[in-house]
Amino acid sequence: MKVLVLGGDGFCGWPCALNLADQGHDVVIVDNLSRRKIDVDLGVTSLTPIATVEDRLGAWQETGGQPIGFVLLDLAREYERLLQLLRDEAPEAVVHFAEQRAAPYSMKSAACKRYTIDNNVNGTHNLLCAIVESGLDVHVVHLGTMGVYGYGSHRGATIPEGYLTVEVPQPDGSRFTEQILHPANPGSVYHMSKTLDQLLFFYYSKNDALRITDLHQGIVWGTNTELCGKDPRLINRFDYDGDYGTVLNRFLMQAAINYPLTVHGTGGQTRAFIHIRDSVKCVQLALDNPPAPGEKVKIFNQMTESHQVAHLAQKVADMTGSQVAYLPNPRNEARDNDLIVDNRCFLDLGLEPTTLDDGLLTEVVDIARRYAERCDRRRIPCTSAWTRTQAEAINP
Ligand code: NAD
Ligand code: USQ
Repeated sequence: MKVLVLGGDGFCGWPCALNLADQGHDVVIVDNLSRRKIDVDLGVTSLTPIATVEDRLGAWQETGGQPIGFVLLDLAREYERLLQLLRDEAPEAVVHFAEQRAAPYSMKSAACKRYTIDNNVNGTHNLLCAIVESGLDVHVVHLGTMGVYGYGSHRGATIPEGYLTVEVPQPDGSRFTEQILHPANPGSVYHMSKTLDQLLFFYYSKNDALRITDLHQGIVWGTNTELCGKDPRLINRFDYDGDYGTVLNRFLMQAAINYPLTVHGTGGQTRAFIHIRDSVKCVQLALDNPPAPGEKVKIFNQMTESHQVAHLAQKVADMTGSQVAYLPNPRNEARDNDLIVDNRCFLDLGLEPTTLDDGLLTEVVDIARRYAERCDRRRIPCTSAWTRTQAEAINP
């Protein structure tokens, strides 16, 4: 099938594009390379040396991969080109990774907040609007986030896959039950952009019968999939800096260079995780199981396990002999939270989760050790504060 992979040059999108091409799909990556530009603006680089898009795609073909197309296009700003691309390519599916995805970056400044909303919400809306205007029947698979549900107390309740069944009391004392989108409780401007995406999906599914799957993904850890390991030029990106690095990969990199592991606050925050290999498999499963015409938005919780941040730090410290540093939290977030997640949809479709085993953790530490000289230790601290209160706490 013909698949457009929007944001296919990024951390999750690149291994996904390779996998889909390997599965025999006709893949076109669409990306404006904004992530690479943000690296330049921030003065950081991926810990792993990532090749240019041209070199990546050339290397993929040299290793026997089916050709992958590339279109340089800004989803949020180039509506007419996007529409024409859809008409020209007539894809059966579009996988949408093309958003500004870092919570700390989204909270850095007013400009970053505005960019994140403009880019993410316009991009998603342009895609949905262009599909309607094209008249094509395209299955949209969007990478959303577990963070739409929020990390407050769920009072021990299991987080459902997108929809909550509620009982609504009537004036006459009777009640009716209804399925509603789980209430949104974003913890950053980035996460808020994903909750806005959800409403766009709800509307376009209802009004235009678009077929949409929204994947509420947890924090992705790991670096390469098997296909990324086929050639050094296929290596995936590895973000470690205070804005884009995510918690577990940061801890693994910090352990590799003997930097005390940077736990925010008490480390009581519990989050959902998924390995990059499973993330890639989930997208494939979602593409293979599209919603039927007229079906409401399919929502899957794309995570395999939950962990507390302090527990993760201790696990990495025990494995590597690292120190753990408990730092003032730059984020305005709950000190601790419960997180029980229903992820049966993917398990029922056959996902066999890759769990946090020590072998895999070591594999990531090894990658980090190999490229340790590329790390700029000055870029490790998280300096993006959610409010003035947090700014004063991290810079007393
Ligand atoms: P990334 O920043 O590495 O990749 C995003 C890609 O999209 C980049 O290549 C970027 O250049 C491109 N892009 C951004 N805006 C664009 C635009 N307007 N037009 C065209 N291309 C654009 O991020 P990632 O980690 O690969 O995340 C991909 C998606 O998965 C995001 O939507 C993110 O919210 C979601 N997600 C990521 C994680 C994670 O832990 N990395 C977890 C949950 C969900
Ligand atoms: N944290 C630390 N130390 C660090 C970095 C982070 O203690 O050095 C803490 C944070 O304070 C937070 C938790 O770890 O409590 C997770 O932070 P993160 O940066 O790993 O993850 P987050 O900001 O939530 O964002 C990442 C991705 C985002 C995705 C989200 C999935 O960048 O694209 O949507 O994970 S989820 O967390 O499930 O919402």
